[in-house]
Amino acid sequence: MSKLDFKLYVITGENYHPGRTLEDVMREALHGGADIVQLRDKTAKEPELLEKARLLRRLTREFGVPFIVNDYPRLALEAEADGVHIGQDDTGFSEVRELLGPDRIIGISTHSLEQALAAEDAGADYIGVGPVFPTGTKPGRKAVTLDYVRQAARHVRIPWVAIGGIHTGNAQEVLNAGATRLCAVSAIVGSDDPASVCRKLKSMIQTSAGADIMLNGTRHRTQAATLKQLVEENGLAGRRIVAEADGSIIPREGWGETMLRSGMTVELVHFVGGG
Ligand code: 3NM
Repeated sequence: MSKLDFKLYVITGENYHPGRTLEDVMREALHGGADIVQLRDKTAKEPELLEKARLLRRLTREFGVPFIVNDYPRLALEAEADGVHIGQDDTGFSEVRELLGPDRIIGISTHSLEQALAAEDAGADYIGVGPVFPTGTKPGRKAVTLDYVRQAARHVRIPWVAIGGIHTGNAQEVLNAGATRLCAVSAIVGSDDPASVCRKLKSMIQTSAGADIMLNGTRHRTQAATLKQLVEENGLAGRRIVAEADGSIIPREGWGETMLRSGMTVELVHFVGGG
């Protein structure tokens, strides 16, 4: 599994669990199925932050999931994190990339499609799309609403994760708008039972996986993530196929990278016989 195949992204928020340790709460989240973890702490000084980063590095290794540090690229390297997450106002992307090298993950928060496409062009490995709903975790930031989730589902080609005010009661709306990855802080770490919240969110994500596409003129529900998988799913692998997605012919080499999204129109034309 690639490090960016995650579905449920959990970010720390220690203010939400007074009296419980970071390790306990995050271990429960991992038990519940968190498949990527970010350390986000806007108040700790660097030595303390490094200690927390080392703890979470150990814990995430135990579960075999990637570990990301919010900002602090040098500290992320020191703690052997898999990557760094930066905001629109943080240190520039190119500086962070230079520090981290080509292999580590860099995620960027985005609050509009314009920012998403800019992050994609810059070379981000994934982006955050949010805050979908108003949230006390980022007070004062205006919600981007499900409209931006729908836009992201249509236009963003790198992995993206919906974030902001998401909980088990509204996650389905976010998934219906086209999200395939969810991220939460308060709903998970602020819960008495982080593992069960994670399990619930994870199962909602898994149940709604797949896309509703138009295939050769007919509505088609597919579990395939890519055009290549769709060809395989239809028993057409190895056949002489011309594939068109949203009106453009996609060469065979590009099938694996062409992600299917709900609303997409796909034509698979099978040439029968010689020619
Ligand atoms: N980033 P909760 S929203 C850390 O939109 C963060 O970029 C956001 O916390 C963004 O799940 C957010 O408690 C807060 O709402 C997410």
